[in-house]
Amino acid sequence: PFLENVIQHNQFLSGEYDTTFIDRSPELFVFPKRKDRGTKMLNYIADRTVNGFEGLENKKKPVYAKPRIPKVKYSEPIQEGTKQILDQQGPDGLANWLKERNEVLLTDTTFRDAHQSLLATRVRTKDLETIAEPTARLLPELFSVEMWGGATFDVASRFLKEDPWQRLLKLREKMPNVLFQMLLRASNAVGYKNYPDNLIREFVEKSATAGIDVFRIFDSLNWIDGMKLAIDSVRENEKVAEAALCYTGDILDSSRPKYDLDYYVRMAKELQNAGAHVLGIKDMAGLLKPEAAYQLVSSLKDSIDIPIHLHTHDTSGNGIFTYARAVEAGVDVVDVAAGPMAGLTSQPSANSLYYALEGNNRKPNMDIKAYEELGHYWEDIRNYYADFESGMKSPHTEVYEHEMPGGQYSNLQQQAKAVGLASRWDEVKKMYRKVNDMFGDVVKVTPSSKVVGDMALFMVQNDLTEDDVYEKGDSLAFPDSVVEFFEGYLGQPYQGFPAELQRIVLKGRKPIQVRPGELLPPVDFKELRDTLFHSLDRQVTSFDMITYALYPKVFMDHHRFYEQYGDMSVLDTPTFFYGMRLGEEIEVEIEQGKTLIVKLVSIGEAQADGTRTVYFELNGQPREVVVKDNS
Ligand code: 3PY
Ligand code: ZN
Repeated sequence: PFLENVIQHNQFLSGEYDTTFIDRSPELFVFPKRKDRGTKMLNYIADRTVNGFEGLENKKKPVYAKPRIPKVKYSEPIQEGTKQILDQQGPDGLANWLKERNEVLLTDTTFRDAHQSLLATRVRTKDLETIAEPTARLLPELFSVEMWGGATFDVASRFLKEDPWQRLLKLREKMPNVLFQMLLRASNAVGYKNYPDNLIREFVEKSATAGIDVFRIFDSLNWIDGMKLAIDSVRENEKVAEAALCYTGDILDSSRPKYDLDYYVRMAKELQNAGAHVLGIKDMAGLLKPEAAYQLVSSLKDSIDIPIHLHTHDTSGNGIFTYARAVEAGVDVVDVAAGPMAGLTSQPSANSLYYALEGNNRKPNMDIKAYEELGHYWEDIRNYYADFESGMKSPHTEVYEHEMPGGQYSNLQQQAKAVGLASRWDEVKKMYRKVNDMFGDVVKVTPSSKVVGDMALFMVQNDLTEDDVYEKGDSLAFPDSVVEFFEGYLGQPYQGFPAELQRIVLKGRKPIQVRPGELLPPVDFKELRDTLFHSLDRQVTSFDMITYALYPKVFMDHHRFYEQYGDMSVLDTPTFFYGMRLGEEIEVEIEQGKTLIVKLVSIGEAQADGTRTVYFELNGQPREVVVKDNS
C-alpha cells in the first residue's frame, strides 16, 4: 500500500521526487486503522463536549463570529520578496541588500512571538494556515515572518497535538515569497536544556530543509561559546545566521554597570566575528528605553558592519517610542505584530509604527490598508483563544523593576496559581528580581528565566528570605533547574556564578566549566530510528526522530493521542477546545476533497459506571459514542 500511496501523490506524479519527499509526506505512512477516522473524531468531540479541554474551564462552546478573511486574488502570481533575494544571492547578498535599504524593514511576529506572549502560544496551525496566503500576498515587502521556534515547537506537540514540522511545511507552501524566521535557543534548540551537538546540527539542517531561512540564535546567558555551533550550522546550510545579544539591565543606569554599553558593543563584535550575517538585539522583556535604544543602535552602527535587527516587547507601553529612536539611529529591521495581536507583552503594532513614522524618510514600505484588513482576521481569531489571555489590561511599567520576559509573565503567573500562590503574585514578582540579584544579575530569557522563576516560586512558597537561603541553605532541596544552572549545564554566566550561593546549592557537587555539548553523548540516530520504528509501527521520518530526541515523552504522548483520535488538527479551533453545542452541525475536511458533516444530536444521562452516550449524526447516519464523564 505504501508504493500505491506514493505513486499517486501529486509531488511524485509531477516528478519532484527528492530525498526530503518522504519527510515532507508522513501521511503516506499512515494507513493502519485509517478506516475508522470518523469514529475516532467523534470520540474526540464527545470527550471535549462532556469533559472540556485540559487546563481550560469546562464551559459550553461560545458562539463566535465567522473570521473575516481579506479578499485576495488567488489566481494571480504572488509578488516576489526577500525569500527570492536569499535564494538568488545567498545570505551575504541578502545582508548587503538589507544594508542598502533606506526605509526600515519589518519582521512580522504575529505567527510566533505575538501569540506566544499574549495567548500562551496556543494559536493552532489551522488558524495560521487560513491567513498565510493572504499575508504573503498583502505584505510582500516584509523582511520576514517569524513563525516558528521559541515555545511553538513544544506547545504545538504537547498541548495542541499537532506536528510542528507540518506547520512549517504547510505555511511554507502558502508563503513562498518572504523569509521565514525562527527563534533558536542555540544549544537549547527549542527546548529548556542543552542538547548534544549532533542533535543541534541535525535540527538546524532539517529546519532549513523544511523552510526556515533566518535563524535568530541566542544564548540564555549571552554566552557566545554556547552559540558558535548553532551559528556554524546555519552558515553550513547557507541560511541567515542572525546572532542575537539579549538585552538586560539598563545602559542608562550608571549604578548598575555590569551590562553597560561597552558590554553590548563587545558582544556584538564577537558575534560578527563568530559569523553572524545579521546582529539581533533581543529585548525579550522590553527593557530597552527609547534613549537607550538610540545610544545602543548608534554605537553598534559605528562598531560593526552587519545589519541590525531589533526585537522588543511593548509591555511598558514605550515600544513605538523605542523603535522611533532606533530608526533614527539607523536600525535596519524591527519586529512588529498585526495591530490586534500587538501591544502589552507582545511586539509593538505594525499599524501604529506606520503612523508614528509618517513624515519620516525611513518610514516602512508597507500597505497599511492591507495590514488593517489582516488585522480584522486576527481580531476575530483572538476571540477563540480568550481563555488563554493573561489578564493584563494596560501598559505595565513594573517590568523595568522585575525584568520578566514578555513570554514568561503569564506562564509564571499560571505556575504560581498551580502551587496556590495566586494571591501572592506581587510577592513572586518582587522575589523574581531579588533572585536575579542573588544570582549575580543574570540575563533572563528561556531557559535562564525559568530558573529564576522556579527559584522565586520556591522561596515564596517556603516563606524563605534571602538571608534564610544563606543560613539554612545546606538543608534546603533546591529545584532541579536551579541545581543544574549552578552546575553549569546552561552554560557560563557573564562574570561567573556567585561563589557562596553556588556552594550552598551544589552541596559538594562539582560544577562544569566547559560547554555542556562537549560532555553529552551524541544521539545515535540509527538506533533511535529502530526504536521508534518498533514502537510506532510505521516508517519514521527524520522529523519524528528530532522531535523524539528533543521531547521523548511529549512525542510519545502525541503518538498515543493520534492512535486514539487521529489527526485532530483538522478540526476548527472552537470545536477542538470546547466540543460541540447540542443541535450544532459542523463540517470537517479530513483531507483535501473529503469532508465529514457532524451533528451533535443529544447527550445521554450519566450511567452508574460514570459514562455517557453521546448521539451524533455523521454524514446523516446516526452514530453513538460512549465517553467517561470525568466530573
Ligand atoms: C523563547 O525562547 O521562546 C523566547 O521567546 C525568549 O524570549
Ligand atoms: Zn520576544
